[in-house]
Amino acid sequence: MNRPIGLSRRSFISLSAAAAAGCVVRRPPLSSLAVSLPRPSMPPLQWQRDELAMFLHFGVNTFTDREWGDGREDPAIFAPAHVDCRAWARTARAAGFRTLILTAKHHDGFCLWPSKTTTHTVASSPWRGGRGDLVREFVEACRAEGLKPGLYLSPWDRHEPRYGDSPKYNDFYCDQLTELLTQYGSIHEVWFDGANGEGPNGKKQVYDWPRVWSLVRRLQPAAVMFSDAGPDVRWIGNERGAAGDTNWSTVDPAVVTVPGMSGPQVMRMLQRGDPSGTAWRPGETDVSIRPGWFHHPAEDARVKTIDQLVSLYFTSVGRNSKLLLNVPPTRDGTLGDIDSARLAGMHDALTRLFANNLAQGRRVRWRRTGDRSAVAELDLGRAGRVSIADFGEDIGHGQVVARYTFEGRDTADWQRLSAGTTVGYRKLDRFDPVSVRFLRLTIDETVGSPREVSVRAY
Ligand code: FUL
Repeated sequence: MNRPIGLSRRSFISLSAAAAAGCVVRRPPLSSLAVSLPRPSMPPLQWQRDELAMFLHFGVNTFTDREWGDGREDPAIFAPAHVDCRAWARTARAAGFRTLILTAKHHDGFCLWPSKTTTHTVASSPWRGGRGDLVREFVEACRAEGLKPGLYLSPWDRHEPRYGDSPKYNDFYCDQLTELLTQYGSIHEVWFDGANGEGPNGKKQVYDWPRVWSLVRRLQPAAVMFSDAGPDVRWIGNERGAAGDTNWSTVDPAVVTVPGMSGPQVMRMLQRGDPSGTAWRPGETDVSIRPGWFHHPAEDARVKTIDQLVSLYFTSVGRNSKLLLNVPPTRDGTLGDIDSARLAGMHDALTRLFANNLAQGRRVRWRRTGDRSAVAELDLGRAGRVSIADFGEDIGHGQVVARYTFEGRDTADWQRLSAGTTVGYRKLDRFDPVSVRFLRLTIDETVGSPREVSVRAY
């Protein structure tokens, strides 16, 4: 969805501007200004500002009613009668999504494009008489609707006999990637899953990640690569749709070096990041609108409700992450009516929640209170009911806020509305509605010098 309109970036009152206006009581020592923080390059920055991406799990599992195919599926079962990627893209766009990511190949090894690397593809299926290319239809539909296409290519391949024969499979995998990244124009996100089981021969594969990542970088320099270990954006550590309440976009790259690692330290790094991390690697929160990743008719009654979807927005985008919501096409090749209605409902609900920013156009008066702290006050002009706080750092310059407190008052004393740790791109706090005229955001602690934070209140 569009970032709700509130205080524009231009209406930030920077601490230096506040200093010029005589509001600063203490200047930071030069050393603290010299701290150089990791910051995002343009692709990950725009990636995060897009906020919402849609995942589409589609393939032979859609027809076998399974979550993980074993690679022995007959391509003849892939026969969706009404695939209309343009309709997927329209539904996604109307609900505020900016990127769509398709499972070009899942763990079963069946390719949704006519790859020359294997016969286990749509070319061996009855769909479009064996002349179809779902990846092509998908990317063209995305572009026609002004959306960015992304592709998921499962490293784990339960069909390919070369899987587990490490150098040979690595060549095969890189050949598949090369097809996907050279034949379909620009691909916005390349998604590497962490699942790594045995192949058809019982062997496990040792992937050549440096080779894979450098291949993507060479073929599609503007693409954002996702995996547990990035290198650009990281998995958030669960599939429940919850980023860490503390969530740094920086990580220590030595902790999660390849996809598929486990252990408490790894999970902690994925969930929360690391304030002293040297790599900018924001978290992506992937979760399905249904219990499974693929469409199963028996789960029609368990599609997430509008309230649940709105909560997911708060626990992902509202915790400095990006939401990648899976909406799997049916056996027919369409997005189910229930799922589509819930998406529209989620969009309407979010639009309503963020319709009236009481801080819009109000002057934020910043005062620096220490080398690592600052306080901002706002007068809303008149009392209004507030139940959502919406903060944002200008992450183009890195992420600094480590602890904050948000208070409000009408005529009486200040009352605490919310408190938290990280802010990052966006932090959303919900609390019981309260009538306030004045708001105060105290930045209790930062890494590096405190900087401007946008404040919106709904
Ligand atoms: C997991 C896979 O095993 C699931 O099937 C799904 O694709 C999910 C997004 O990633 O690791």
